[in-house]
Amino acid sequence: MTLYFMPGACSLAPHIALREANLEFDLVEVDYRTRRTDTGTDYRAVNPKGTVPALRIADGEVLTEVPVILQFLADGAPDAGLLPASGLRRLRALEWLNFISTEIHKSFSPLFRPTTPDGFIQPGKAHLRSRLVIVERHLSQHTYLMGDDFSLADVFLFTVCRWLADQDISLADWPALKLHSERIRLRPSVRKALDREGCP
Ligand SMILES: N[C@@H](CCC(=O)N[C@@H](CS)C(=O)NCC(=O)O)C(=O)O
Repeated sequence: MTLYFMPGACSLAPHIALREANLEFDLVEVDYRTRRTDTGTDYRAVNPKGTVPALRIADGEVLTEVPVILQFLADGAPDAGLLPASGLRRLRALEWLNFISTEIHKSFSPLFRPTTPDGFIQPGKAHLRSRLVIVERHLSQHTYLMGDDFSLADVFLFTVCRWLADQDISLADWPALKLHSERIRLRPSVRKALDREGCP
């Protein structure tokens, strides 16, 4: 399998997941500015959306979208227990993956875009904060998003919360979320993935 990534981007989540699942993989870095891979090829030929992550799987198919890739990896390593296999617990985990993807991840996107009008930044940050309050409320009662069980939803949440510092938003405002991020960061898979991507 080959994971296409940009350092510290949302592709960090599947990168950590590959390590959690103990699967064999290669990494290809994509340049944000040129959308060229580290071997000089055009990344849009791999993923026409131009965004990371993309995961090339054994039969040559390319998967995109973080929640889909995370499910694929969890299902490929059932013994690792990275997502509930089926039933209502699976759906609860997918609720979190979708919430992080659509409500949190995509609340960050305009804040990073240089073309976003200045007037949007403060309301955009207020909206992001309102989404984090929902997570804080949950984590103040539970160790992980799925209760007592670590899952790839925690990895995705950790990945996006790393970007708060870039937006001058301190995790100190959300003590349970801060504790959660610190806990996830201690996992060997996370430390290795951050090191490999050259991220703090
Ligand atoms: N919905 C996509 C979003 C992917 C995405 O926005 N990736 C960002 C990095 S976190 C990216 O490639 N940004 C470059 C761009 O938007 O041009 C997913 O879940 O994979």
